[in-house]
Amino acid sequence: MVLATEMGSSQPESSFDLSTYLAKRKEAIEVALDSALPVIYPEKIYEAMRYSLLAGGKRLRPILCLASCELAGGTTSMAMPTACALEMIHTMSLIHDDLPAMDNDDYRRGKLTNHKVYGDDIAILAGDALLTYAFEFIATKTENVPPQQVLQTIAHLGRASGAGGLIGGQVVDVESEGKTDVSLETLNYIHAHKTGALLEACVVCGAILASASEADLQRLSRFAKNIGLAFQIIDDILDITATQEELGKTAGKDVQAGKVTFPSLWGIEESRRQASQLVAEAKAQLAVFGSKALPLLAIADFITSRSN
Ligand code: GRG
Repeated sequence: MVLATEMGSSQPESSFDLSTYLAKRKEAIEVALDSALPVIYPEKIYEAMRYSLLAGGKRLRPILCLASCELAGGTTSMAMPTACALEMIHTMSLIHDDLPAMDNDDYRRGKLTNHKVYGDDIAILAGDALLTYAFEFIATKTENVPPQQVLQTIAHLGRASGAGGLIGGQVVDVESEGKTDVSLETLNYIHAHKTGALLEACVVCGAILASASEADLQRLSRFAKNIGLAFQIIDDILDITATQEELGKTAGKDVQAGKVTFPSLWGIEESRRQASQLVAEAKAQLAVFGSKALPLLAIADFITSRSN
């Protein structure tokens, strides 16, 4: 897939080979994740952690982190430990989300869910272990980054994963299930926290590691919040339009669970329009970075065109 990306009036339209970029980044991330988590005693927990961490997935979060670090003048090696940690936290949230007490799903990333293979007890512990290891991994493996930046990264990620982020969004989601009168404001809260906070942290943490200015962090944060919401709108649409094979998880879960979603409020066409509008607004935030923003701009377009 070669995307033509408009960079603003002062620069020519450039083409960027996103498919090759994503494939190369994914390959490097798979290698880094594999070596991040060796199996030691007690083997069962490490095997359960690796089962879900190495089960595939688009690796969008670590790719965003590496791209943002490079945009801000850093290198991929400076951001790789944080990129891996972001995937560990994302994977933890999937394992816990699939548990019988939450969404109760049997398939994820085209494979049986963690609890279906290892049991609820080990699946809960595998999620906990991935969450704590993520922070240990950033603190002990990050190199060539000033300690203040590492600390700021850990603090930002802690906030994004906690009650003010991922967990808060999930709590309101759980409380809203089965209700027919969920407002747009509540739906926005759920997704800005449950999905958006971690995506925002990917982009912002990458730039923090490269010692980006406060103004650039704000621009990147606004970019990421918009693509985070667009990502979730597309996720809601795909739950209706895509097959289990395409998604690698059960399709049609939202309707089945009686969830209020963006398409249930707006319909599919208007949801797509809203997602495109959010992506356009996100891309406008990056005009100031010129051609350095090409990867992030292309990823933003990919979010609305994806099929899984
Ligand atoms: C214990 C800290 C803690 C959190 C748990 C369960 C939970 C709280 C939150 C749920 C978060 C969640 C599952 C959000 C959905 C995010 C989402 C759209 C996931 C799908 O992401 P993709 O499409 O998946 O990037 P792949 O498989 O490609 O990585």
